[in-house]
Amino acid sequence: MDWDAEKVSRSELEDRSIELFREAVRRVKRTMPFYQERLKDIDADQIRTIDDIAQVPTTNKADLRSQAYQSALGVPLKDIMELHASSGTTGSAVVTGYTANDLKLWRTAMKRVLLRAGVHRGDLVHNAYGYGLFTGGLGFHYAALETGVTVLPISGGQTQRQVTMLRELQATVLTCTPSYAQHISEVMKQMGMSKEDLNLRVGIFGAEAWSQQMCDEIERELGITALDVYGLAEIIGPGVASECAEGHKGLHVSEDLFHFEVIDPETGKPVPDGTLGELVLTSIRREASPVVRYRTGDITRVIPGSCACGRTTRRMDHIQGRVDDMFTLRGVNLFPRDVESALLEMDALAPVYQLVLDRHQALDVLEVHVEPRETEAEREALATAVQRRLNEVLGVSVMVAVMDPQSIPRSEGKAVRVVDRRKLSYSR
Ligand code: DLL
Repeated sequence: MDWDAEKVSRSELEDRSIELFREAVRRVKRTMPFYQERLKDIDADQIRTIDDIAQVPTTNKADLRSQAYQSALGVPLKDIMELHASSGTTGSAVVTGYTANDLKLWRTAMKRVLLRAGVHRGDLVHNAYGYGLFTGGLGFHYAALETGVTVLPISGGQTQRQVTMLRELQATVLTCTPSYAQHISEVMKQMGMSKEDLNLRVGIFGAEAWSQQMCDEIERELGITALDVYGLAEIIGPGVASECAEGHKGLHVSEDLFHFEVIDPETGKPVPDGTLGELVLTSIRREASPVVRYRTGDITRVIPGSCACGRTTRRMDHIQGRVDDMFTLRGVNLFPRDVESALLEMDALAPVYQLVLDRHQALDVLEVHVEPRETEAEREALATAVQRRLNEVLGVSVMVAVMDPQSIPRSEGKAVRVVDRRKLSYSR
């Protein structure tokens, strides 16, 4: 299970993946009351093709929450080495357990993330993902241990100290959320430093949706290659998929470790490659907390064709947003990322924003909060320019508020981009 696993032929990968899927179904039906019931009409022996897999019922977050955490582990607590929880802001956290083999699986998946990014022995990873229940910090920590690379377990927060350490230790790799990378670069400038004072070469950023414009901005400001990494606690944590430095165009999914599909969120049917849909994942090798056909809520597509790097694993596109983050303005479906792309093209704006969604007379309305880059900027003219640009790009009119510099909260982990007041307005 190493780099070579990403070079085997497509047919070998697909056969292996179907076989592992079949075994996973057998296992969960044997060990988990929830799946005994949910998959009672499914005969694992009959699953022979991708189409057969598409007939297997899906699982969602509510299903995971409906089970007592011990029975959702699928193995006795004595076999669990580590517990984590998803960072969901709504509802109770979903707890997920790892056996010793699961930790090995995670380390394998994460080592690939570093290898794809060209990280090697002699590199120093400044790991500013949060350590703790969130899987980001420990996920990258394990990646470094597995690869034999030095890691600084700095975690998130205390941003001035982060910048000082980056300069003093001359780390070559930065790992954190993209919004935190942006904040680090902002604080670096406030401290009178520039990218030349640092020694960064590559950044591996994920855990939240980010636009191409944000990627370009981070690459320019920090002088690095900024790569995307995807994952979720329910499957393993970070490491389900990541970009390679050679191709830098979409994320290779570790298909021999995680089975993936993209379906139409309305009909539940698979969509053709290249078409946007909801990502569905099965943890085909996980012993504890396995999930079968888990609906992630994340919108992406399969990128057709092969990658310049020679890996045979298929690539998924950057996540466009979550099904539940999508909002509709006068019939136009939008994700926060669409607004972000338009805002970051405007040099007069600081690279931070917040979207306040409200509802007036049964219609969704959007107020976009932005900050000027320069303190002395003419706010009214700026608001008009931003509004014009957003109307043009999004095809609907939105309201714009230019806030005081440094007033929009900066992120040290996952940024809160959307403030949704619609539910409040319903109950008025
Ligand atoms: O965010 C795991 C992670 C840590 C991934 C560090 C990458 C780096 P959760 O807290 O369970 O796990 O949140 C999972 O975050 O369903 C997506 O909605 C979102 N997400 C994760 N990676 C990306 C990404 C970690 N690269 C949820 N782009 C997922 C967009 C992402 N969204």
